[in-house]
Amino acid sequence: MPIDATEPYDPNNVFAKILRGEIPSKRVYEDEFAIAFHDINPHAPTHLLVIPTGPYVSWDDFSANASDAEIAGFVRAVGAVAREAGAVEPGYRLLANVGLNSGQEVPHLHVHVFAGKPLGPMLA
Ligand code: IU
Repeated sequence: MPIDATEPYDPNNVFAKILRGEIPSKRVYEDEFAIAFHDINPHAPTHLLVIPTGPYVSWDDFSANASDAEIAGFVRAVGAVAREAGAVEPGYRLLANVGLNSGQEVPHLHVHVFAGKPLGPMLA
C-alpha cells in the first residue's frame, strides 16, 4: 500500500528497523548520515537503497526539515554509494518516490540506485 508522504514518522517502519539492525539487510555502506543496502526485490543487476540515518518520511520531509549538514552528508553518501558500486561509468539512475501517486511503500526516505545494464527511457 502506498503511503501518504505527509504522515508523521513511524519509528517502527521496516527501514528504521534495518537502520537499527533489528532486521537483517545486505548493507554496503554506512556513515554518520546514511546507510545503503541491497533492495530485496531488485529491478536491475545493481539495485541499492540509500536511506538517511535521521527520521524522515520522504524527500519532502527531508528537504524541508533536515539540517544542512544532514542534507549535504546524505547527498554525498548517495554519490559515494554509486561510486563504490562501480556505477559511475557506464552510468546509473537515482529515484525517490514520494507519497501516494508515486507508489512510495516504506515511510522512511530512500533513494534507489539502479545500475548494471542499460536502463532504458524513464517512465512517464
Ligand atoms: P518504494 O520507492 O517505496 O516503492 O520502494 C520500496 C523498496 O523497498 C522496494 O523496491 C522494495 O523491494 C524494497 N524493500 C526492501 O528492500 N526491503 C524490505 O524489507 C521492504 C522493501 I518491506
